[in-house]
Amino acid sequence: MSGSGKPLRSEKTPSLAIFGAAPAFAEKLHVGRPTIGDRNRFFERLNDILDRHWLTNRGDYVIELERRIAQAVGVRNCVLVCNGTVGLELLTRALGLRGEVIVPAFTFVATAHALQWQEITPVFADIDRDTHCLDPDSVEAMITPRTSGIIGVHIWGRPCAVEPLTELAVRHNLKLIFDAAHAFACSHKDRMIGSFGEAEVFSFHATKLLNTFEGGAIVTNNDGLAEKLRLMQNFGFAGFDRVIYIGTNGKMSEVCAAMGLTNLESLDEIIAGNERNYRAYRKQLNGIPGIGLMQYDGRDCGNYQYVVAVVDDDAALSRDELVEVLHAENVIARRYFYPGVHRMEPYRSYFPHAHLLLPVTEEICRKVMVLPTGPSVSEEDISRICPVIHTALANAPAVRERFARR
Ligand code: T4K
Repeated sequence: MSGSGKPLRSEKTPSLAIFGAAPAFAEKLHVGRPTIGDRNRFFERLNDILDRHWLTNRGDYVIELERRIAQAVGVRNCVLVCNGTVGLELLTRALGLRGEVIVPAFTFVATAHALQWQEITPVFADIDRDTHCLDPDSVEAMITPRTSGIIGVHIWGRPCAVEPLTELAVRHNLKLIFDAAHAFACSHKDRMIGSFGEAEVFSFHATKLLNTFEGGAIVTNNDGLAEKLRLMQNFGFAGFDRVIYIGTNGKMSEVCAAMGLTNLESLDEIIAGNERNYRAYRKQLNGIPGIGLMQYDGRDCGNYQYVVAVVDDDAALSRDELVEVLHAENVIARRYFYPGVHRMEPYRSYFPHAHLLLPVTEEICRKVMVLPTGPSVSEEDISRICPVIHTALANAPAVRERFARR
């Protein structure tokens, strides 16, 4: 295989693992390999935690990380939580959402589960073909007298249509919040994601731009809401022996906060590396008929955490065929968020006809392929991944025939 990104058309048997060649990578290359910041700094913090015997329940590291995140986002309050899903559950409950809440089906299943877990019905609206985020016209069409809120998802770190959604929410008296699991350190028209709507929720899962092993944060300028969330995430305790509200255990531990603080110190470097990788993919996949990389709006600032390729119907191979070729090479490209939340249980059974109202979601679910990036993927790796794609496409009939013979 050539390292120059050029297809190898002349070979009789294309040099691909599906035809028996050695895989391009000896080890699996994943989407979502965690970022590990400065180990020594982490171990120093870990030792400090152990020396002080203070492991959880809003210790110094949690307080410090909350302060740093609120400052970075430019909001008054950050409430750290044990993961993004619990963050969404707490927030929707604290806001009193009930009945129906409008969400995209093109998202990680947690966005809908956080609602259904509380017996709030997620109503799926369609997305925009370019941004993959909620389409405000589709949202408006889904509003009923039972609707209490909208959850926009800044998918891939690309901002939702924030202004039209805000206008809709005001006009229909609905609560608007954002699932910003992918969007830490992203901005929209010079304003950081995290500062829109009633509140926004980040995920700091191991696979995210900023990881705390597991974790998340709810950020808001509403002080009363933040106060309520703090009570709810700690069983409703307002002091020793004093429970004043129903609550759960949604706390982040000190070791997680120490990991977050450590990774935060490397954040600029990580984003710069992600952007380098994104540009390398763009350069090497440029001009392939039917394949396009997700573009960023110049007025927004992304974190380039996901390299998202859209494989159109006129490409020589389908998205699924390409993913299979790549997996054989140990390049574990992902079909996020296939098949769409509306086609997963329990939603598939609850709303068997939902897909009829979600044509763009259906199309994007069929076409998106997410490629490995992050600090454990080098530009040299990308120079070996892209030729696989070129070679497979240049030999599409042989690839198809190979799959058909299985
Ligand atoms: N909203 C949205 C829009 C989200 O995307 C998510 C989470 C949430 C809400 C909920 O937030 P959290 O409650 O998770 O904080 C992954 C993540 O598990 C999930 O957090 C994330 N979205 C989603 C987009 O991706 P999976 O099932 O695809 O893959 P997973 O976790 O097995 O990891 C992917 C790959 O990363 C693995 O194949 C190998 C690699 N990996 C993973 C882990 C955990 C590692 O190399 N090391 C690791 O420690 O969901």
